[in-house]
Amino acid sequence: MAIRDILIIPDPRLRLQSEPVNTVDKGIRTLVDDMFETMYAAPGIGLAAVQIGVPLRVVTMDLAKKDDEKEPQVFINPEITWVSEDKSAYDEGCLSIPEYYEEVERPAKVRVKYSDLDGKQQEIEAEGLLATCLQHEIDHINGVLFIDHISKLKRNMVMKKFKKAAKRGEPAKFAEDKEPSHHIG
Ligand code: GNR
Ligand code: NI
Repeated sequence: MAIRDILIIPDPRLRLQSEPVNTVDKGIRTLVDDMFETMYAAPGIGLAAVQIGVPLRVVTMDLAKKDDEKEPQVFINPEITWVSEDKSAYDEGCLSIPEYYEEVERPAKVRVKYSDLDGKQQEIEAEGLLATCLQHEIDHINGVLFIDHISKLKRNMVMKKFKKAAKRGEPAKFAEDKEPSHHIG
């Protein structure tokens, strides 16, 4: 097991299309282990493999409340098969865009088919945070980030701050941040 580095914008690897997993072999199980270790350490509630520089369609998630028992979930080759008409807004964050939060409107409910770690096909209907998080992670494996769903003005502001910070080798700062810590984990 190993904690891997999480890619931060503007890293171009975050824009890659991830490739489907053909077989759930030992390599994939090790990847999943490392993703959980990295996600819990961050801490985050979801992680796509591409965020640690592995462009494969693998997602880990744990939506259990802090101090409750862990609820690790793995989604391999997840695909949205249906979205509801009704939308829901959620204040989203992303480990690849640290400390920036913005409201994103998405379908309130989705159906997602995926493979589990045994290579068995599954399908679930999700709402609430699970629906939001699944859509956020499936975006990642398609090279899409949550800032692609906000206004161009806000996106340009975020990109500019992170580009400048990367050039200086410093973390980006957001003066208008309220209380970022309660959004993640
Ligand atoms: O930890 C995370 N929290 C979060 C909060 C609201 C909506 C989506 C997320 S996912 C994020 C971790 C992450 O970046 N996953 O890709
Ligand atoms: Ni993210």
